[in-house]
Amino acid sequence: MTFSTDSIQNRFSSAFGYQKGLIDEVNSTVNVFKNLSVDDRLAVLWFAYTEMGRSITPAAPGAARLQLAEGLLNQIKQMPHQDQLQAMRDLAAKNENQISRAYGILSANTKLAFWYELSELMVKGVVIPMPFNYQLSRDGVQVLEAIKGLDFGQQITVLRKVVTDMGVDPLA
Ligand code: 45D
Repeated sequence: MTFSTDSIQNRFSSAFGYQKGLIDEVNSTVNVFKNLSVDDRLAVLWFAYTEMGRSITPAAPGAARLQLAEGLLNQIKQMPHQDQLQAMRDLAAKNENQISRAYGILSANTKLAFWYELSELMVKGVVIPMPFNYQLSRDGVQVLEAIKGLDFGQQITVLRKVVTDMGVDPLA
């Protein structure tokens, strides 16, 4: 058997090409997400949750992690449904208010755990539910399909990027 530097190089570069393809896929998905309307961003998160729900649960947003977001979650739980919706829209739109600032200091994983908990609260009827007839835009459908096509690790990377870009960092 002969090994030429050529074939080794090829193997390296195609492995690299594969890796690079995945990174491109993650970044372009995140970019399309950021250009969605505020409502579509919330809707895509919701549909991602309903698609991923079963795979997220075992990796489960630890109770410990949620303690850091507990004050925020309690505050939202006590609001009327329309105010809950406004609070989530403000987070997605990065509007400045007390809730977005409190959110802004959470770590990336705690932000994920926070959204996960909100979706669980939506299922329980504590937080305003998705309208059953919500029409996602074409870009929204595209982002959702792209997320579905990623493996779990990449899905989490996309979601982390998306939720860290919400709220307001009070120290920035
Ligand atoms: O009326 O800690 C609209 C791991 C229209 C492990 C609406 C992890 C108008 C470490 C705006 C649509 C990394 C695995 C209404 C954690 C209208 C760790 C409402 C990962 C009512 C945490 C829309 C965790 C609404 C992961 C209210 C992967 C939409 C967590 C709300 C993933 C949508 C969490 C919400 C996900 C979506 C949460 C709340 C995907 C939440 C999604």
